[in-house]
Amino acid sequence: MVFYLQMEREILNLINNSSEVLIITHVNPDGDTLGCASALKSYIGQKADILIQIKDNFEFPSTYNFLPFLKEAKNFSTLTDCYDLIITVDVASIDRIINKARTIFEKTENTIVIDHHKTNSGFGKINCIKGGVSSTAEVMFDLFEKLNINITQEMAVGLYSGLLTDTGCFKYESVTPHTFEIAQKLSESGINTSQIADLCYTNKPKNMILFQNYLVSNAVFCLNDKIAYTLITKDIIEKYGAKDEYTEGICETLRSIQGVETAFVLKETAQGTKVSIRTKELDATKISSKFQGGGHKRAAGCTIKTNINSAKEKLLEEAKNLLNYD
Ligand SMILES: [Mn+2]
Repeated sequence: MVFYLQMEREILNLINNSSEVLIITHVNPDGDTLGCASALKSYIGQKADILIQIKDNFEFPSTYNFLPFLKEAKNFSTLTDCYDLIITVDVASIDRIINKARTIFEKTENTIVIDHHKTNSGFGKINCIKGGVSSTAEVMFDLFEKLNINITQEMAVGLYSGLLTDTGCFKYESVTPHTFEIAQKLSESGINTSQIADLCYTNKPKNMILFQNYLVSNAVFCLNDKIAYTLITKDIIEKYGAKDEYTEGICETLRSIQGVETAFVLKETAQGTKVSIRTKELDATKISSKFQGGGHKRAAGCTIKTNINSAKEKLLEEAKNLLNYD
């Protein structure tokens, strides 16, 4: 029993013995990373800060405004250097910690990585990683439960939001009876699950929907509709004033079309072309890993360091090979 709980106990000891804790979300934060950061901050209390990694400007997806403590989160310009413990939530690799945060992370002795990405190599001093589990929220719930930590209603709001959004409303393959069991327990804490679902899904900016409709209308289909993709150019981003969060869900929409096996969304960025991959049967990481990316079986991503058109060609070539021989 003692050995079984060793990792969990070490995490608790580190949290208890630290005086300043920094919780780091991944770049382009989603409901899982933000929900987990919110829940963890709620548990740790005053001595914990959240860093939401947003490049250039400080704005996180307004959808998640309702999550406790996010309004007082740090950004790169308000981040100080006084932490003796860093905890990353839902961060798949050290490359996903950027700018000043990376420097701080690398010189901090005590680091904890809490995650559910199979591709996570375990870059922390302590790694609480359950690859393939539905969400980091699920990993975190189990961690709290093993440590007999009472999950308050405030913590449950964040955890439920992570669970709901990372499972696509309990639709994905990663959902198990245990996932539902967690949802049940969170619901029993007294949170308003239907209100959380509304806040996550029926509260989108107008331009986000218009932008997404444009991209779906302009999708290209090939290989007998097995592949669908759409291109997000800088012009389109500018036209709709699109924030990073506006691309959320487009790839899933393309994948939801009958006959489509693999969907791509390609986006022009300063670093090259950012690619999202969603599949029905194919292991999406087989494609993303060709371009040093990562992710899950049905949802993966990578950045191809070329312009959008040549990135598209490279990607289609890989996808066609995999689809033909699989
Ligand atoms: Mn996640």
